[in-house]
Amino acid sequence: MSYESAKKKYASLGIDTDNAIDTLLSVPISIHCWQGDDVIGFDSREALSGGIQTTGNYPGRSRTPEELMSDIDVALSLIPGKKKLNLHASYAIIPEGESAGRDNLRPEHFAPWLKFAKERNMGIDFNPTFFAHPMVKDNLTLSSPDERVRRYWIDHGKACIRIAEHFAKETGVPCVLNFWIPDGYKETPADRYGPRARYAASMDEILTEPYDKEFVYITLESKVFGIGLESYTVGSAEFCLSYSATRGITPLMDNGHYHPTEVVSDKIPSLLLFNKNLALHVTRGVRWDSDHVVAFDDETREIAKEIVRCGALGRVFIALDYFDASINRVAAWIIGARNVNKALLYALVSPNEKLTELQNNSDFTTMFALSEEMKTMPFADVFDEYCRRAGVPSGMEWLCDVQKYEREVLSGRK
Ligand code: RNT
Ligand code: ZN
Repeated sequence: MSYESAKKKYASLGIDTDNAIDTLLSVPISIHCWQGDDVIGFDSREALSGGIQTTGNYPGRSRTPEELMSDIDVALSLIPGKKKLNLHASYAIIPEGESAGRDNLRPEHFAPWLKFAKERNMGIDFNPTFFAHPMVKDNLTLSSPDERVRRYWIDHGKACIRIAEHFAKETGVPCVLNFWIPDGYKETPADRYGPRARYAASMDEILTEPYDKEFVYITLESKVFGIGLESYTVGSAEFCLSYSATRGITPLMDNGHYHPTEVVSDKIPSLLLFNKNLALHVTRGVRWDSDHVVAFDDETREIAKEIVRCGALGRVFIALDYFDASINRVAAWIIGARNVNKALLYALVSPNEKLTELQNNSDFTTMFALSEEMKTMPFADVFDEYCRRAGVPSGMEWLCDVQKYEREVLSGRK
């Protein structure tokens, strides 16, 4: 009932809410497995390193593949829309008695994940893990001056390409394989050029691994600084953009990885002009790359708006990347993922063409007035209808399911 009246209200502005809902139902959002266990993984169980940090000690962290899969299932059942599963190499499930280093990981080490994804009709995205491992020496991996270290991580990168291709061929859905290395220095380095030259050379070697470009999209993620690596980051924005552009791979922007007054929303159209595809890690940095749960805030809406107004829903790979251990971790997944969906839907039910026309006619007064008016439209009714059509609870109902799961399952994890 309330949807019908909201629909009319939007229609009076020339906006087709049914159409917007249909469009969004087919946009995949990649759900990061690492929210469930504070980025610990299963293959080495080393403390998290690489300048990233999870804070909080809310009870109920998943400790095994079974627990993590069960938690992901609850999250998936309460997140509307199309989803992909985003795995990190550190989530390899290596059988008891077998040992496999990251340099020789194989598809079979992810067999239970592949089965999980297939049963749920999901594609898989993948990430090599260049942190929380004894072969990370002095916070360096692919840019290390130590050939043994560099070689190890090159082999890891190549192994991950083979695994990504296996995932893609098995699921029939292309796999986005994202490279991010933590490499950097706490103090001002004597040599800024050498590490970047070594990083480029390492990536070049990794990219000699043959792969099917229709099935695997390799992306490269930049960063401005990490905790304990404040003075210099090898994979800076300029490095990663230039490398991606010259090697024909896809740039990835994480909105926690820029100076605090820089915004990814503004970078999206520029990159879309010069790249076939673009990848995003959607997060929320509070003062630093703190990886807070994504909120329905101005910048998330602005990011969604740019994707939609550039007509680029089919060209941008959207993934979540945050890790909050201070609240129920399953709820954290759901809130962030629902907010990304909300932001996209909000953009889809905006008078996009009208606003562009006003800008081009220099009618900035009407443009501003209309943009502000949109904020108090009955958007919640449209989002509720989207949830209904996606087969998930609307409003706050999802929280009851999570609370029940917490009482019955999570609270038993000591
Ligand atoms: C770190 C990067 C990176 C990681 C994940 C776990 O700053 O954002 O994407 O968060 O790979
Ligand atoms: Zn990221």
